[in-house]
Amino acid sequence: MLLRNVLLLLLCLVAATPRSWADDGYRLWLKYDKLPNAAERQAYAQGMQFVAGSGATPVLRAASAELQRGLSGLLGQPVPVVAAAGSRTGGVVLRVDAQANAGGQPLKPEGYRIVKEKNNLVITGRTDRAVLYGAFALLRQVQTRQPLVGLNLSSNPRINFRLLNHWDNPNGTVERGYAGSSIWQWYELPERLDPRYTDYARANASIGINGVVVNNVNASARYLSAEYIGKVAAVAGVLRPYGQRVYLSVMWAAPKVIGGLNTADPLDPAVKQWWTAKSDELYKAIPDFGGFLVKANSEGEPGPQDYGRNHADGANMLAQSLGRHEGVVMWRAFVYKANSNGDRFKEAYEEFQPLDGKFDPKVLVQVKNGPIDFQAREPFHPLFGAMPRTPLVLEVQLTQEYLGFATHLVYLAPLIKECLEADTYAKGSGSTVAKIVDGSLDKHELSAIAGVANIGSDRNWTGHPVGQANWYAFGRLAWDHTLSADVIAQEWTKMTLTTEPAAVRTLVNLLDQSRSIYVRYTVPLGLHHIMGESIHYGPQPWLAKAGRPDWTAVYYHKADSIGLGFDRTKGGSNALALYRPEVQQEWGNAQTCPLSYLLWFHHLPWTQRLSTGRTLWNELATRYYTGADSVLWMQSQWAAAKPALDPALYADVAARLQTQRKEALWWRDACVLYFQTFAKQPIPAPFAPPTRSLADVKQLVQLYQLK
Ligand code: GCW
Repeated sequence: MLLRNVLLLLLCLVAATPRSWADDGYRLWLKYDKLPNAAERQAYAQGMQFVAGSGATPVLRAASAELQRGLSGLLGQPVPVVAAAGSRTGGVVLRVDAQANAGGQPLKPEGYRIVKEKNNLVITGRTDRAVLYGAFALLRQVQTRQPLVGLNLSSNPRINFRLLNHWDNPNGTVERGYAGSSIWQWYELPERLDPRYTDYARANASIGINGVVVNNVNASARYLSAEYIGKVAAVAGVLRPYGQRVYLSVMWAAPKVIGGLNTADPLDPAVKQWWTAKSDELYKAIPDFGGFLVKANSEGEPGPQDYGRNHADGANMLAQSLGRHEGVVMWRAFVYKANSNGDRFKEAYEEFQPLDGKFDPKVLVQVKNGPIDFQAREPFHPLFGAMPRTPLVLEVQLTQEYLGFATHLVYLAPLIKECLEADTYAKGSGSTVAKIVDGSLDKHELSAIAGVANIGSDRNWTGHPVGQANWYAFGRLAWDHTLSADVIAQEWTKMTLTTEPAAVRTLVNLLDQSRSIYVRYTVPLGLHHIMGESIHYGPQPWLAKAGRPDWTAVYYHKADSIGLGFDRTKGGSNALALYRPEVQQEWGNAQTCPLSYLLWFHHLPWTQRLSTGRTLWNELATRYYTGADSVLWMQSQWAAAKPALDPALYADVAARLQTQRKEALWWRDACVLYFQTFAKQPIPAPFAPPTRSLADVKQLVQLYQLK
């Protein structure tokens, strides 16, 4: 009897406790939690009582399963599947239609349309992949609580190949990865397929990513062995129903390393034959294999130059090895010659621009965001606009190598947009990087964009919970680069964090500001490459000796008793000459150069008066101080949204923001104290000088460099 009572009591207690659990972030933006408002749920449910036509292809089945999962979660009721929608009841219909169009215009193969037809909500497109994207678009509509009444939504991707580049190594480490190890369990493949692969594929599909380079550009030859091709094929099998192809980074010397040849010379017939046979083998195992990504003659990687050939010789041979297969070659332009005494800014341009027009039609040249290397702010790469006969891929870095790893909250959409919207003036005003990348400016059929993935084995995928927003934003911008960073932040916030309107406003504003705040306390006014040596963490502006001069900080900031900044005008390295006259004119004049790029192009006296009314020194110090203090503002904004946030998630980000504040102060103190040794001027009012010495802060941040 007693036992029964105790059990009953326990049961009552359990029932009375509201169902709550910590949100571990695994579900990303595909949470599908029940919408909070019953009337709203009812309204949505009326429009979509059934998901009909579960589909004949694996892709359509995936779309249908996702809709059922998503809608039943969001609406808090099962969504039964029926063979056909009744004329009275209606339903969601998935329809592949070779004639599908929107507003009289045929849709692109991956473009979708969602439209109300009688009682049905029809998701249509010319391919099953289009319908898959439409399904996710419909879910997004509900997740972000947009009305479905009168819905007539259509969208085409602007860029064909929307790729994540994993820098994942065969041993499970991730180069520049801050979210645990690789998600790929190569030792378990192909026998065991980690369920995580499917969730990864769902997440990618939901934002339109259609290709995945699974391995690091510093590539191991392993992936081209029969053994590993089998593993890669198993991954391809998981990604395929979600519209994604796999690609491989290749090691140029593979014919030697695993092929038994004594050369990797692209003009050697045996080498060509080896690659042709390898391509055939790959396509046999993976019929929709996407192609190759190549880092050659860069940072010690082998390449065609080892045999006196150039990048086009290498890329073209590889492209031709693909023969009748559909794949492409993406050849990276991230090169800088060893021991250069010039300006690293110019090197990729000098090697690649003369090759314009010499590449095989299956080759795309992949150009990083920024002539140096993914800095928190770089001017657009001068190759954009200078290679009209070559399709150029834009490579952006989602993993925060130079943006505070997984401890700094930095929403990257504003950075990516800044690059995409930059005007190259290649064909007059309006010749933006975006139009070059999407192929519209130079009428290229092939177009691609790549994001260096920021995900890993951490339960929440990205380490910093807000890193998820960067994965999300990359996919959305790859699909449609005209979307604003703000709109994307709203979508992500509502789908991932909360739909409470005031909290959404606060959080979106926080995201929108975060990148310019990061720039302010790390590399204001166009400073660049002054971070810690090799691991690239924290400030190290005093770094004067490294493996190469262009790996130091002093090479880039050139602080001296006169002033600060890299003179890239005619009087200096003249890297500005790589840009069109309109750009040169604006950036080449310190009066008209935007302050954000000032020290990228000018070496200015400490006493120089800037458009803000302050001298260079005072402006620099002001930015470091206000930037670091803006992190306090970020903390307050995060705190303001607390009631609308999951408690575990709240605590996670709140703690990371504390680290961010601490490290913003490192940056501030390290940089103002170090540059002060040259400027020899006081910290301007109203700011108080740092309480620690340069030696103190040096010692502290140098700790992080120790092995
Ligand atoms: O910036 C450098 C990184 C390397 C990276 C390289 C590249 C994959 O520090 O880790 O290697 O860029 O993009 O090839």
